[in-house]
Amino acid sequence: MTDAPTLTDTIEITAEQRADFAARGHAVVRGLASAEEVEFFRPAIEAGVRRFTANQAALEDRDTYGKAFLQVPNLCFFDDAVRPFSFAPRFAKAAADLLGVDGVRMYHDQALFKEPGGGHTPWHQDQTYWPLDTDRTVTMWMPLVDVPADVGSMTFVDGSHREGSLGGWVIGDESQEQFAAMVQSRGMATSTHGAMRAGDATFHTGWTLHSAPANNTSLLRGVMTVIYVADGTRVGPIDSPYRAFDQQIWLGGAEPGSLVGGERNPLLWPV
Ligand SMILES: O=C(O)CCC(=O)C(=O)O
Repeated sequence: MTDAPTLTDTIEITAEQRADFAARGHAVVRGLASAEEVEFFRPAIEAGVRRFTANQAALEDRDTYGKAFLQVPNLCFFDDAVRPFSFAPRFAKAAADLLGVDGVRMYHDQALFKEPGGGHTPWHQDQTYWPLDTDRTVTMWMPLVDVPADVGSMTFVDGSHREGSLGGWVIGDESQEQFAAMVQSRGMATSTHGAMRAGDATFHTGWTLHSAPANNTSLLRGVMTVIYVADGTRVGPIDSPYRAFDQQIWLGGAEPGSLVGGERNPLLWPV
């Protein structure tokens, strides 16, 4: 493939997928991109990860969060070669359909590369970090390489999105301990989507409790994520340092109560 794939043709999200997503707070969409489409973008995304993590400490010297993955946000704004992937109408429409909204905007993108020997991703809820006045947020998580079941897709707590904040712990040893105890004591049902092919994608809402296993293989688990927010969403309260940080880097400093829609938050669907 020599020309950049446009990713403008869309796919149908079935009524069953929508209902399942609404009930469980997560879903898998197999083959959202083809292996060839993904392979076109993977080198640029991987080069961005290498460039922006060149000074990262050795794996063994990082804390639990640092061991979980190399995390590089906003590649779509740093690299013209990555932008068509993160802005892809096909992905954005799937996100809008699953959320049951007419339109979605970019909240941010993030490459998440779990290195060989990388640690587990502790239990957490993404929206703890996000100053967004809605529960209509969703992350698309797409592997750029085939991922075996033991490295896996994430593990999700079914229906946890309906409970909103379950404690406010941010990613780390405490969130792992507290949420693991909660899942066990409340007998909360968990699901994983198992092995993933490059171009398959999972979607989970901002309040869906989730974690991911360690990478005990020699594979670099390259994943690209795009986080969408329903069009019409307003900036929510800035009630933690994490939300103050997100307000600056992902909302261009927009004030609480204002509509999400600055330069960093383009409308991705409808186009
Ligand atoms: O990739 C992972 O290990 C975890 C990703 C995650 O937590 C997320 O995309 O919200």
